[in-house]
Amino acid sequence: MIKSAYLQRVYNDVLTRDPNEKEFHQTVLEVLESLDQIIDQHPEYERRGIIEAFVEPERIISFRVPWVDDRGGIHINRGYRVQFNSAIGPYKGGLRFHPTVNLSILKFLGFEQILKNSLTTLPMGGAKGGSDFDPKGKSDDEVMRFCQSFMTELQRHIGQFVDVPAGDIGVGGREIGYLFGQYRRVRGTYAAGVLTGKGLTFGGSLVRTEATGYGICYLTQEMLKHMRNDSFEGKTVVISGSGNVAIFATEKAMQLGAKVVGLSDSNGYIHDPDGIKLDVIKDIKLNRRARIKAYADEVPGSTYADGFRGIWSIPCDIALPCATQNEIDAGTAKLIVKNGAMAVTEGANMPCYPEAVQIFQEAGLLVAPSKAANAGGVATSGLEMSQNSMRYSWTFEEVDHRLKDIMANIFQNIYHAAEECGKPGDLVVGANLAAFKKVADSMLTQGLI
Ligand code: NDP
Ligand code: 2IT
Repeated sequence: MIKSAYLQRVYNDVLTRDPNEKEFHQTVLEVLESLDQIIDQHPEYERRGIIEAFVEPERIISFRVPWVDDRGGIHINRGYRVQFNSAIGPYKGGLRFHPTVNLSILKFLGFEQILKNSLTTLPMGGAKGGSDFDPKGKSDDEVMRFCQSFMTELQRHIGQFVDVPAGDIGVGGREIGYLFGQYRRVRGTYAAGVLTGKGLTFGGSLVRTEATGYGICYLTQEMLKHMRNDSFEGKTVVISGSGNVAIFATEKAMQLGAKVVGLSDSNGYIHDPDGIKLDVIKDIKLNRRARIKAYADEVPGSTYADGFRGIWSIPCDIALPCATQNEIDAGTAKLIVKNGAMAVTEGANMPCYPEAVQIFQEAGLLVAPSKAANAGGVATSGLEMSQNSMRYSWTFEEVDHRLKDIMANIFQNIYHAAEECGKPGDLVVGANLAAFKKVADSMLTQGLI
């Protein structure tokens, strides 16, 4: 429910302009509800059209991506880049390759990215892009040809001072390598800072691969320490997904003393009451690109069940949804509460429906919103850009130390922003307000652009 007439009008316009973009509507509504807390203190936002501008992307690019499969068959996919907001720095945000990709999903992700990047304190605007291409079941050569075709078109719209893409679902080190190679070939220049998540031999940063998952645990650790005087030590953790984010969240949660007992992919989930064997999961997912079902075949005492939502039937103290948006609905949230969880940290972008967040908060669980919790990934991308500019690379310890500091600082910022607006403990509102202020101030100061 929005109280301010101005914010309600902006929201109505969003609904009317793009009636089918339900994921985008969802994130805009959440943010506008948070802004309701402070809008009366800022008449200049309405006077200068700041919120109207904030919900409208600066630029949306859509393009054709033709490619040839291994048998000579021709395919046409659709590529996109949503350059949402560059008030505080060049556009920055990942690329998603998944058959469900559409403008609503990329606008929601780009919108979240503006605020997330602001929280990192590094100078990065917000963007997101990708394609409805499905890398699953494709050969390495097919993925390479697709990436080359995608970059042949995208390259004219990006650059180290313009827009810096990175990975997201379906885009990891392999894809970034092919994309970077094509950028270099087409442009005839070695501009390392045009992409992040690069390989370590060509300008990538140590810790970038681990950063999102590690950062999720660092932020959770701060939240547990400051709000419950507690830690990961001895806790049972369930993590959805088994991609980049889920795997390195598992690694860090284990290092911090927790037992991770469940992981999933889009087909189903595994339960290992003795604790997931990380080396087995890494081998299945990172080396063999196989399905998670293989884990139960290889590890005695573990079980597999079909259906990815079932993972939340496993009781846990800490839930880390790290697969995709809207995986946790109201029914699932009630189950997680009933099973006795104390904290939920959103690892994926917007994995919980708003009703689920409300159920968690009303039941007294700690909730860390994704734009704060998973900001370690893009923050380390920012550190990669810094190293590229310096033509230098920091050690693993140096980058990890900076990542930890950034996550601790994000927690403090969002915690205090929630207190200041009269919603103590509500980190969802805290994150939106702390992040928005910097972007809005920058937009105001730079005039109508
Ligand atoms: P990956 O592609 O490495 O892994 C995605 C995982 O989620 C896989 O296990 C996949 O299963 C599962 N998944 C994807 N789509 C669905 C779906 N529709 N339903 C059920 N399961 C699904 O991606 P990442 O780990 O990089 O990303 C995970 C989440 O984290 C996303 O929300 C992403 O936006 C977010 N994120 C990623 C960052 C990064 O640095 N990579 C940074 C910040 C946020 P399957 O293999 O079966 O498809
Ligand atoms: O959602 C995200 O923050 C990412 N996919 C990472 C973006 C980046 O530019 O590192």
